[in-house]
Amino acid sequence: MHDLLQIGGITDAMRDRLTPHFTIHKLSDGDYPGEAITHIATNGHDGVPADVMTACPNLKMISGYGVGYDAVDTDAAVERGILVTHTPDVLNAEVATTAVMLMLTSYRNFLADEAHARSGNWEANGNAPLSRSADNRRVGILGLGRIGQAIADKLAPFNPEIHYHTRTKRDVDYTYHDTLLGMAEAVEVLICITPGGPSTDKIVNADVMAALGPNGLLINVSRGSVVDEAAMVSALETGKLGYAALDVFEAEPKIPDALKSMTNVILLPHVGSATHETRAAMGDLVVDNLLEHIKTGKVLTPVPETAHLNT
Ligand code: NAP
Ligand code: 8YV
Repeated sequence: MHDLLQIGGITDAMRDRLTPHFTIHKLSDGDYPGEAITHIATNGHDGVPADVMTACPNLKMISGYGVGYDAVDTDAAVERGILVTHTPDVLNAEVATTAVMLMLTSYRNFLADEAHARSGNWEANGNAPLSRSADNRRVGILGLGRIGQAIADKLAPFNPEIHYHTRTKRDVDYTYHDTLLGMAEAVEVLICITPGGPSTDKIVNADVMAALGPNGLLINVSRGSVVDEAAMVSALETGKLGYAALDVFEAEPKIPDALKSMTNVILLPHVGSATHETRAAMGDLVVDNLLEHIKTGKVLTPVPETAHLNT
């Protein structure tokens, strides 16, 4: 048996697969045998606090639930020779669906229309106002990685003109922009799907939002840190930015009150991957990585920063 520290929740299915091999200690119980811990199971929100990494000198591997791992200090992990894993690919389609639905719902104004129907306003006051078509839009994807590509693929039936910004140009037929501002000037929808962390911190700033403009739509399914939230609130309030559709926020689960009263925004509680099917696949991969590690010393899906330790 190996000693595993559980940070955050795990599903029953994950626990059933883990218990034959691991004694599970929960961080939330307060007391855990730091010296004995060799493995950690955590998630994209809780990561691994620095004091926990220090308290577990024999830690060998951290298995993360989620593709984003900005909450784990990979430099500290590498220094200690700790492998870190995440759950890429299994959630691409789901998060892409979320981004596409946010775009469609925003253009077609379906939340207001649904309220119009449900409230009896249709009967009392007549038809709902016309909305805007989601077809034939100029869409900029910030981060054309696994999920960004899935978003582009899923948008195809709506005949968008796809633009993208990444640090490295890709061999694709879409229009590349070497600056985010340049892309924002060229598109009417900006979909953020980069990792969080220092290199993307608040890169969607006031200038980028002003470039999107009064008819522009900002969609964020990446991390709250990617967008300057205070600047976004101000841009939406003053009409410099037209619309926002957000799955992620700077200080989750807190959402700025100002956003909650706006009718030109859609707010979701970080549910990009949150279906039974996709979360089960993510949970399976978390466990597969842990079981592979105790069996072979290697893992299936290391984060790039620790891939060199996977030998
Ligand atoms: P990925 O395959 O690694 O793609 C990341 C993309 O972002 C790459 O195209 C990368 O290109 C680009 N990028 C990275 N840093 C950048 C920077 N500073 N400026 C511009 N572009 C940059 O990752 P993925 O699997 O698609 O996942 C992306 C992110 O989505 C995750 O890290 C997570 O934060 C978020 N996510 C959110 C949810 C949700 O529930 N809302 C669910 C899953 C994932 P270059 O390296 O060439 O710049
Ligand atoms: C999850 C995510 O909500 O994969 C990610 O990066 O943001 C989402 O899929 C989260 O990571 C679960 O902890």
